[in-house]
Amino acid sequence: MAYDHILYESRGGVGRLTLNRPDRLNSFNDAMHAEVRDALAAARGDASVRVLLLTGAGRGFCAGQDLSDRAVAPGGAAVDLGASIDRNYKPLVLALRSMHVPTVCAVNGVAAGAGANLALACDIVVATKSASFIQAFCRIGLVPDSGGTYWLPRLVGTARAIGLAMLGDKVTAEQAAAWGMIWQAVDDAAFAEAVEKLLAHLAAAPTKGLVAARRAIHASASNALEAQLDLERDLQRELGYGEDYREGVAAFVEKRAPRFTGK
Ligand code: T3D
Repeated sequence: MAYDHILYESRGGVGRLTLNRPDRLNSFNDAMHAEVRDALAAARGDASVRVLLLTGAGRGFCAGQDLSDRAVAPGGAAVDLGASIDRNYKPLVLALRSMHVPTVCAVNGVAAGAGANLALACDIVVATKSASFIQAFCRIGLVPDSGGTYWLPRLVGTARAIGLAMLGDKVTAEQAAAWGMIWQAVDDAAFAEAVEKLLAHLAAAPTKGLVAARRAIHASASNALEAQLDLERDLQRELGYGEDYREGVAAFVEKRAPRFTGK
């Protein structure tokens, strides 16, 4: 399907979704949300997709909600932002968090508002050193959404989460990596190659096991130790019946590279 606000292609085992409204720093309007939903569904239905890439076109990654998309003025009619979250942002975060394959966010430039937090919804976040993360919500009287109040305290701790939410300071990619907010900050000149290398690695990996690891790690936030040990047992049992486990062990014993299929 041809899209107007995003690019999507499946190539080399990678579903590649690029937010593509560069003149608006790839901020979201309803049409772009609909296209992203469609592309994620296409990725889910495509057995050749072993990893999902989310990135942005142009100099920014995503500036969150398109603030020019609706009429908001002092004294004007009220807008139901809760409806916008229910319709668009909440389903998007949940879709990213439950993708059947690992998700990589390549943050190619500024990530602000919901754009910052959608990046954090992905499994592995790699950013160019010139990129930055801004919880811009406080500048317009809003609360960090798209999971911001969920990810930030878990990733960077309560003090930094509240500082970011209340002050809206720009966090550079290097700072974000140093704080544990993202996986890695990469020199701009090496960024494209580093992202491709990461994607190739994941596309050839035992992805069913990786997704199970994501599930267990996220469950640990609310599980007691015994429940977590039970979850690990259940996942291990399921994976032990899988093809990738047999292939991984056989490859080790035969001293050859494994050929994983994600099954
Ligand atoms: O539905 C709901 O509303 C609820 C959900 C809300 C979720 C949210 O995301 S709320 C937060 C919305 N986002 C923001 O508040 C961020 C707004 N943008 C900025 O603060 C700055 O643009 C940046 C810090 C991200 C980048 O600054 P800079 O100086 O690098 O670029 P710029 O010049 O501000 O922006 C470049 C262009 O993109 C500019 O257009 P122009 O002047 O060249 O025609 C600017 O207006 C446009 N742009 C940037 N962000 C947005 C945007 N246009 C519409 N909406 C945006 N969010």
